Amino acid sequence: MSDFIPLDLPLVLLSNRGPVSFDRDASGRTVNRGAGGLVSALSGLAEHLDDAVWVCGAAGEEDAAVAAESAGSSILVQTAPQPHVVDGEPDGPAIRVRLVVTDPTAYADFYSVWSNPILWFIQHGLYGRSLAPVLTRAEHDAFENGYAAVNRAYADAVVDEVRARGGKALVLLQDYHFYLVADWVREQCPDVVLTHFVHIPWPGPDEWRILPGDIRERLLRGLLGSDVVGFHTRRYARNFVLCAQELLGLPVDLEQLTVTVGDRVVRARYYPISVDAAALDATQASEEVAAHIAMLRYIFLDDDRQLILRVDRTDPSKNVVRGFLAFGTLLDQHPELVGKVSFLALLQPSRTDVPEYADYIALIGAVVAEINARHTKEGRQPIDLRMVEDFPLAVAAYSICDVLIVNAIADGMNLVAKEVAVVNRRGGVLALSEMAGAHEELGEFAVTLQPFDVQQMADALYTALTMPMEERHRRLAAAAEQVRTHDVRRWLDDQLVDLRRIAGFI
Ligand code: GDG
Repeated sequence: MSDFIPLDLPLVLLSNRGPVSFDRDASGRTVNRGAGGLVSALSGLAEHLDDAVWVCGAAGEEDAAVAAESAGSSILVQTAPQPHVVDGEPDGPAIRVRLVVTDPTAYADFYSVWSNPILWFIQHGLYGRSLAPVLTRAEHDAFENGYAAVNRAYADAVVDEVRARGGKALVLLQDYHFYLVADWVREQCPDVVLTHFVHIPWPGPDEWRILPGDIRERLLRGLLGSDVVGFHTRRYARNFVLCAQELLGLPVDLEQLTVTVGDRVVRARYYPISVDAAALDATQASEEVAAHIAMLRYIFLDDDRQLILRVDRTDPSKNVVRGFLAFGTLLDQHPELVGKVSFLALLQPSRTDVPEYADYIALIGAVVAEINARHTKEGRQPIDLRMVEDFPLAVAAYSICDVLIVNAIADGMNLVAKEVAVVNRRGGVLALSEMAGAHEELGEFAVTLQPFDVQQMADALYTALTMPMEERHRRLAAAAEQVRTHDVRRWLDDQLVDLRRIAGFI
């Protein structure tokens, strides 16, 4: 990835997890590059610029040691061929990183009380409401001493870096961990041009009314310190503007998706995130993936059998349990498919410290055991459930599945759906929730799932499995074309063009 558009201003990035992390083994300190499309897209940009800094959290002990040694200032990390910290001039691509260390108790309140459980649950509509959430003094205190305190520490680091660059910079903030940062940065550095990108859904005002009035107001006012609040879809952007209108009483334009805050106009925009198609092609071409493909074919695809696949974190928002219930219903109602169709689920255990997530994994196991007991034929179980972190295995499974099921209750975008569109070579059909952001772009090529309706999902899976091959290939080719022409670079470039326009360079 090269040829980034010129920015004309220094760049300051902020995300919770950064582009590199530090560890220690027998040989001493080691440096690891962060994984995933977001980190690689933003790293490509940061490596390319003369003056960029990435502010992020010190995740582990060794990160904290590095931060302490640099006494609160940034360090330069050369990223290739071998990642390492450099003192003088790097002789390869490098990223300037500022690691922020916060008090562990404050961080736990920020991360494990507010960000992951409460904000994630509100924004994915996961609370049943009759009994949860129960917000007590403890949650109020955790907001003040955790979420707000940690946001303040990161905002101070961003301000420091902006001031070191003369007070004028492009600032890109990422995600639900940092809703209070933009406003504080603007207060200290009124000349910044700032986008806050939200990677998860933004629900309408009534979901936000679950939160205490003062807290939801602070979160919204914090975000409104941005010039642009970015989302994956128009629906989320519109919900945000509605929140500003209904919860803060601010003047808005629902057509233009703008909010007026004093003498400033804040724009809500949508930039659908995507995948790095070239990197996926390279992974698919590897020997490791080829070996996995041969094994998966042998296990699942002999004698004209078919394969349904899902790849997800074990997050209740991904709706894994209802996905299996739909598959069980499909086999109940179409017994001719028993022994002919397998379901491979590659699940990555996630946030197991949150009680709801641990319970969810147990429930998944129970539902799978029950369906397998009901439908095992000639010693063959219909569901193969694997709790693994193995990206090459996932890419191999993407390549050869007949159907990919994404039935999330709510999902900001869902990159798995886009990855399958690029990688699949078997006319794989996307069975895609209407509640995933990806449905806005890929819905017309997919079989749509209604994630609460198990019967509808069973019927949709049947439609996908019995779709004529020619139609399957036509839809897959169209989906792949859409993703390849709207990759993660496009996501980034569109934001940078908007920022340069606001800064007056275009
Ligand atoms: C959040 C939002 C939004 C899969 N197996 C392994 C592995 N993966 C990769 C996938 C994919 C990524 O993990 C998962 O991304 P998703 O987008 O599907 O879902 P979230 O993790 O919930 O991401 C989401 C995204 O942020 C970006 O804005 O799209 O809506 O919820 O790329 O290929 N990665 C590794 N090992 C595996 O076994 N390392």
